[in-house]
Amino acid sequence: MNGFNGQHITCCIGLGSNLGNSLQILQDSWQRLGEQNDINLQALSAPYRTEPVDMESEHWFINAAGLLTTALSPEALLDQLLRVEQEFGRRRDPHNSGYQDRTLDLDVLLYGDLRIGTSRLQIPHPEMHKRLFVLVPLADLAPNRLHPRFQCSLDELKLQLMDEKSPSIPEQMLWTAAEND
Ligand code: PH2
Ligand code: MG
Ligand code: MG
Repeated sequence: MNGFNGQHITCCIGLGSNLGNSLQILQDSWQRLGEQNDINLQALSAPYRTEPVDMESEHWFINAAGLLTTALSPEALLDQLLRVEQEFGRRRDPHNSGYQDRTLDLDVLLYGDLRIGTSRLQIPHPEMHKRLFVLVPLADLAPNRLHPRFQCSLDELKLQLMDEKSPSIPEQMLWTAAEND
């Protein structure tokens, strides 16, 4: 039994890639996730081109956000995200503790209104409120959804962050650009 009390929980997922054909990888990985029986895709945001944050890299990212419903537990959902990351070529260097360039990163941002913190899984994602590359695509999909810790909407969090110290604003792109590569 995978079910989490048999209910379908609405979850927000962060997608990111800064290696390979990132636009294609994000679209294909999202479809792949939806092939899992216990995951129902609801919406995928537009892609955004974003500057690397908290890491040194010459490779800019494509980021997006997705909404899905699932009967999987948070841990089982994480397992699925890690499986898809691997399938799309994600390799983690165990000797490097910092953020590394990657073909695909899939993060659980929100799982219903749940708040958990284990060594393996922190929900809400502990950095999401500090990152425009997360909040800009996510607020497109769910502007009025409340952040379970701060009790303010995702749109408010985004606007607060945009007001701070001249951040680099994510640039919206089109998925169809993937075909022109
Ligand atoms: N992910 C990180 C660290 N830095 N920067 C951007 N622009 N996009 C990301 O997805 C990203 C990042 C760690 O997961
Ligand atoms: Mg991440
Ligand atoms: Mg991750």
